[in-house]
Amino acid sequence: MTFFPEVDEPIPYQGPDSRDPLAFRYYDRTRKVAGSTMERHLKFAVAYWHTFKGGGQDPFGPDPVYDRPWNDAPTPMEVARRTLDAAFEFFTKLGVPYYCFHDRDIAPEGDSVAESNDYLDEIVQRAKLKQSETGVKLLWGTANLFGHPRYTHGAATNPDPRVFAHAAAQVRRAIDATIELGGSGYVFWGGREGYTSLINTDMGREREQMAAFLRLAVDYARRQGFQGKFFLEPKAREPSIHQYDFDCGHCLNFLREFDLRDDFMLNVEANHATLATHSFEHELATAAAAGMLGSVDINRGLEGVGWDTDNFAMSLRECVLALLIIRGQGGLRWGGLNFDAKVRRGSFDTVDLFYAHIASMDVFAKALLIVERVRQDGVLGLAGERIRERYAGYRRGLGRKLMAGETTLEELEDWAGSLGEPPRTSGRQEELESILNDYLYSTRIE
Ligand code: XLS
Ligand code: NI
Ligand code: NI
Repeated sequence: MTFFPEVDEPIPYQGPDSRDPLAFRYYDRTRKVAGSTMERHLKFAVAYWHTFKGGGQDPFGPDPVYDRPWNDAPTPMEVARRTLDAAFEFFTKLGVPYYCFHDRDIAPEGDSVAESNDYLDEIVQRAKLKQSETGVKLLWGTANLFGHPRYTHGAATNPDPRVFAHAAAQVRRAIDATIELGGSGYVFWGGREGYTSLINTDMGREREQMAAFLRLAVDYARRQGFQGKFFLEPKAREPSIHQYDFDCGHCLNFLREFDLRDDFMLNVEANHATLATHSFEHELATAAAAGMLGSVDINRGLEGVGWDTDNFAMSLRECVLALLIIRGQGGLRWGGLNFDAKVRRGSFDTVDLFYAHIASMDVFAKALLIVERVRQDGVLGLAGERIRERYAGYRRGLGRKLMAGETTLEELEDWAGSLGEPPRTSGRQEELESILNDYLYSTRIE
């Protein structure tokens, strides 16, 4: 049985002049860029939840509108089995190396903890078989600790420890599934780990509960031999009004405060940066500067909209700025680029899933080629000469001494006095914007 009859073979690479929406113009899986393949640089992962479980619902239209033939089955488990078949058909036809899931995306919740575990086990074994047949791998796994009504007041941060225990049960099995399927990461996105009002909330205690939860998960996973990384995924709001994982800065502080930095890195999502009124590159740079950029959710938000719209990334400029940072830190060893994006409500055909992923993969592939050119030319970006020159004073003389902690305020005062007023130097922002535009719009990339 085929779920995607509109695509009968893997999407081909046809080069920049192709106008076929079911072909790649830039993404050429095996093409070498700086000694590694495009596939290895970009490490694309399809998000199971949006792509196979999403129905296009919104608060004013709670019924699904997408045509998804794999949902036509008599029982929730039969739906799960068909969805898995559809998913692997999609992965292989699209030609992506990875996927990501929540426990409840791949298998339904049962009437008891034991039944839920049985459902998950069966689907994990099926997925394992499919992975070995196709070569598609799990990038990271996670548990859905926000959808079920019991999590209304939070999972780990719930005032009731019985809910904490249910969340722990889920995480245990989701970690097992991740290990069984060879994932190199495990994500915590705290959808309901936050609060609505301080009138009924002990914020200090809730943060400690969350730290205790993460510590338990790490201890369990390491006892099972998990050697991957945990990722905290910051998000400012939605569904909680105030989320404890507001942005990268908050998360880094949390990990430091509770001594979790050795086991965790961050999973930075473009749309979540927007919700924190940051730019995507700001969040990436914050994580990277701390050596904590582990994985990326590459969707796109809309400025001025207060919720996650999870559009597919289509902006070349955003992708170039993102990849400059990712390439600058030598890539994503533990993570990859997970779409975490959904087609619009009006794009309800199954073929729209191909159009969306292909277009987004192509813009990242083109961005990768541009970034390679930029890096070779050595002008822009952190490793570029313009930024290097700007801070050159800190690599010699008193500048170097002060960074090494070998000076005092008194010595610096003497220095300032003897130097007189330093000459002002333009930041040349507009000139650099223009250079960036040349790379984006004028440089021929093939
Ligand atoms: C929701 C989050 C979610 C995480 C995984 O906004 O982005 O999809 O990536 O739980
Ligand atoms: Ni996400
Ligand atoms: Ni999101």
